Amino acid sequence: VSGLAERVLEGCPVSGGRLIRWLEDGDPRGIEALRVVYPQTGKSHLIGLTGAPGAGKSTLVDAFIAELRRRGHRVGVIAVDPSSPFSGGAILGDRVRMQRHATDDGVFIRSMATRGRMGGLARASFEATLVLDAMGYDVILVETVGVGQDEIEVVELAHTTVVVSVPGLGDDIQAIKAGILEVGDVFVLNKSDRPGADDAERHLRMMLHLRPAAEGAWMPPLIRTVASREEGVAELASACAAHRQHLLEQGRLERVAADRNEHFFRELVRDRALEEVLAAAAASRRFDDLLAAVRARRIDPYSARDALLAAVGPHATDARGERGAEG
Ligand SMILES: Nc1nc2c(ncn2[C@@H]2O[C@H](COP(=O)(O)OP(=O)(O)OP(=O)(O)O)[C@@H](O)[C@H]2O)c(=O)[nH]1
Ligand SMILES: [Mg+2]
Repeated sequence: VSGLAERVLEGCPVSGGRLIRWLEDGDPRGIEALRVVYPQTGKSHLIGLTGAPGAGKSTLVDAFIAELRRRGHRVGVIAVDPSSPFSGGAILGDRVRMQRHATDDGVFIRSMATRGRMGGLARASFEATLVLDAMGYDVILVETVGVGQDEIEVVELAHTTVVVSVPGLGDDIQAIKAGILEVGDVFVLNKSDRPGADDAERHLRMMLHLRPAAEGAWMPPLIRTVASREEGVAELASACAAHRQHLLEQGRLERVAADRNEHFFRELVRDRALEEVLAAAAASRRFDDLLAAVRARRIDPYSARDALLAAVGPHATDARGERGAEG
């Protein structure tokens, strides 16, 4: 494990890939190695890109990588696919679209999907960002499809969040619904070669003006791109760099990073507490009794929960759980 950790710190892609795999699989060696490399992390600029399925995120990331390489940065990419196991399609799309960087040793691309693991994708992605950070990538791009809770959680792991919209499809409405407008630091209108781009831009600008803005706050720019022709991508790279610079100057980068650490810590505690309570519950006869009672409506589920936690939860006083509300 310590040999692997060392090679990860040297930037070895094979070792980095193996470590991420261990973490995904819940292999205890993963956490062990992560502990070793952890002190060396915290240096990368983490940029999350999110947006509706098919908005052109992978195409944009591909062009973004090229731009960042021109600027001399080493780039790590994590493409997150919350919709799996149903679609291998998005991941395949990522591979194809970012293919040209596969032989560049300044670029590391990893696709991830949930495997129904507790803590799920957000946690696996967070761990993967730590690995890429330890490997010494200056910028880490995290692509997530804009659906559901996973996406919002993935937003928590970035310093800079890029929200990708496209003309038509009422995507801007979706964005508002998901509350994504509030968390975006940089807005991209991709596919701006498509009809309706001007309308979409006007609409987005209006929505952005409605955001409450504190004194000296960052004003999120809106950038038009045509990812498939690499247009607007230099502006996107500059906007992300400017956002990081803004955070630095305001002394806020540390706070964003600290928030990220706090968020992850809370997740870990919650996951572990849940696992332990559920394991204790599963091992207890009380659980089966209560379950039978709940199914038969002999007890309401709230009282059953309280009785179960009194018996097996962190505040259980005695293993027999006589405090039960049943009956
Ligand atoms: N016209 C036009 N097409 C684009 C543009 N950017 C991407 N596309 C096309 O849009 C399609 C989807 O692109 P992807 O990059 O796979 O989109 P995505 O958001 O990563 O998709 P998912 O990861 O599946 O959600 C592809 O056929 C791209 O070639 C653009 O700026 N203009
Ligand atoms: Mg994609």
